[in-house]
Amino acid sequence: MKPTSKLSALSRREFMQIAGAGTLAAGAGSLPTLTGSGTAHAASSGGAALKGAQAENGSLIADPTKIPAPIDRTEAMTHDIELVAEERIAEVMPGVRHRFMTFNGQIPGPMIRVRVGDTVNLTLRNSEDSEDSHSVDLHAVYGSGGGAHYNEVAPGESKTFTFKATYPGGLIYHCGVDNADMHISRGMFGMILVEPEEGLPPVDREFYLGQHELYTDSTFGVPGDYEFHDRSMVREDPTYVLFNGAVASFTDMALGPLKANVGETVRFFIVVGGPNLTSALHPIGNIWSRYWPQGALANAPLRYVSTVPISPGSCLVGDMELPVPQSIRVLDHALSRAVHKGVAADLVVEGDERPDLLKAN
Ligand SMILES: [Cu+2]
Repeated sequence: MKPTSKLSALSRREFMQIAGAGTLAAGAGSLPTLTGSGTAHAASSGGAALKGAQAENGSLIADPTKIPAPIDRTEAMTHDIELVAEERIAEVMPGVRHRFMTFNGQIPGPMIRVRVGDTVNLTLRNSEDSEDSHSVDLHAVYGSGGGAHYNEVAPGESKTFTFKATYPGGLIYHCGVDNADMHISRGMFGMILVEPEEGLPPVDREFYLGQHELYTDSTFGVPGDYEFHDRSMVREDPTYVLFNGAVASFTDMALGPLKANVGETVRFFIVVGGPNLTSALHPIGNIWSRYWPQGALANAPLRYVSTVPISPGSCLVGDMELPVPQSIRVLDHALSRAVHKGVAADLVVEGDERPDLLKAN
């Protein structure tokens, strides 16, 4: 199929053709090609399209490759970081709109990357046109509310607080107001990576994703503008389960797949905002060759684990080796969430075949 450069470029009819599911609009359809399709993806320009997606179409889908570089310094430093609470209307899938809540107009919020011993001056500013107050609770902070008690801001307000990162980890940050479950569902979460003093083992590429579930007053795929639905949230019965705020966000149905090459090792930073569902994260056709449960980087990683739990409010730091060309679909192996509710991302690995490892007979 023709590569698609941005989510909003797809008309609903085109989406339906790609999905091959005429019943999708009735909420009874499903997302196709659970295992992905290497040949179909091979010509996609998704990687390039991702870079300009936010600026071009106002999408909230964070670019998984737009993250701070690994830290190679040996001295502590001070960071001045600003997060801006922005409430914005965007598409969950073509024709389906919702008023999301974000940090910096993206889902997940920007990845913050510091080192043990660093000091962070964090400013939270709430946009003038926000309807709600917001705050930020960082699991990297010792103190009341993970900092949220120091930074709750009404629309138009701004507050700064300072904390020192004293322990390593891939850790969530999220809005910490009283109804934070609703704010997180609508997009207010991200990851702070506190690297250990010695750093992390080097890899060839890094990707950053955020899983969350969205509760609306409609059923999957029905076009329209939808309000948040508290009762569905309390029942833990989401309409959508998403990477980065959109259905099938990094597949040919939306922004196209992520890219890597045979022989590389790639690292995924995946934050699960939830607010309620524990992800069973699996890369189809590959394995987490090295991963740190709960993003707990002070501990030795586990090796060769296929499906890993990521509780809401926690993160995965996991590496994959890429010995063969393939299309890897990264998804929640609670499969109905992927097949019927939208959580899917593809990683296309290009390079020479390895018949010593895999061949058709
Ligand atoms: Cu909030």
